Amino acid sequence: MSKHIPQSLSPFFQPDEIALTEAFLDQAHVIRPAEDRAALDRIQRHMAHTAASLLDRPEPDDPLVFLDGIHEHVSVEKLNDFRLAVFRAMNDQDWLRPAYFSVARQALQTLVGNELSMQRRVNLSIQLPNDDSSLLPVHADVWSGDSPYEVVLWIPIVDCFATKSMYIAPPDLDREIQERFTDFEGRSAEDIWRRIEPHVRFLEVPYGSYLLFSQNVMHGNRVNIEPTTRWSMNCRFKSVMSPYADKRLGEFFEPITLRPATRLGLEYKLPGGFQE
Ligand SMILES: O=C(O)CCC(=O)C(=O)O
Ligand SMILES: [Fe+2]
Repeated sequence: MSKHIPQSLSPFFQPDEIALTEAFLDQAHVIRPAEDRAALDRIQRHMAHTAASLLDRPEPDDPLVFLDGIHEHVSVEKLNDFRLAVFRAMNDQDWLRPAYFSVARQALQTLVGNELSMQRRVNLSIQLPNDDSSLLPVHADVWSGDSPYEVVLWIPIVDCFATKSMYIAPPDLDREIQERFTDFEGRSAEDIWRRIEPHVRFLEVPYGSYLLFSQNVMHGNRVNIEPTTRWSMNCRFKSVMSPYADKRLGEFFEPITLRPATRLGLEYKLPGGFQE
């Protein structure tokens, strides 16, 4: 391949793969409709069911409306214990991770690979209106032990938009700031936020869609000043054979789609007599 042809235009990719690749490289994220809506609805229903039973409430007719209004039933003081209880109940379901993966299977295979490692636990984030107790200041996960080969699959369980959602920096600005990072030495995340604030985009991710983003690019959230509660899940994926950082294979990550040739390769031992 000529070095002048960008990798995304390689003739080995299909037109739809090229379109997705270019969108992802351009913005460091893509937002697309769920590939398996039934799997997403199952996750949402289970979450609403768990939340209702923890709160001694009747089974909700409309999971989205119930979850959107959870701040009417949960105080800021009780929020973290409540969140952890829902998180555990979700992660106890052996169907959860396959269902989660199926929401963006094709896109993950196009953008990351077809031999994937998946985070062993799917995270849950709940942000009540006007609650400043569970915010994630501007960061890139790669700064704190994540591999630069990871992507995050972020799935909203209610409609997420504006401050009820998360933001990501434009890749050009992100590159400029990360290259001159020593300029920010001794300064706080809030200083970086002020620098990027005029340029960041809060991502509009309605229920029924997913967000895939590169955690190498700065992102975070702010106080949710919308009138409804944010519920979202996030989980990291990477190519099995790409380099790992602090988050190890077998501890944090688990292979989910190892192919037979790789299995055979990993198990193979040369017979004796071949060593030099
Ligand atoms: O959900 C958010 O607001 C931020 C999530 C995040 O930082 C991540 O998944 O890496
Ligand atoms: Fe992050």
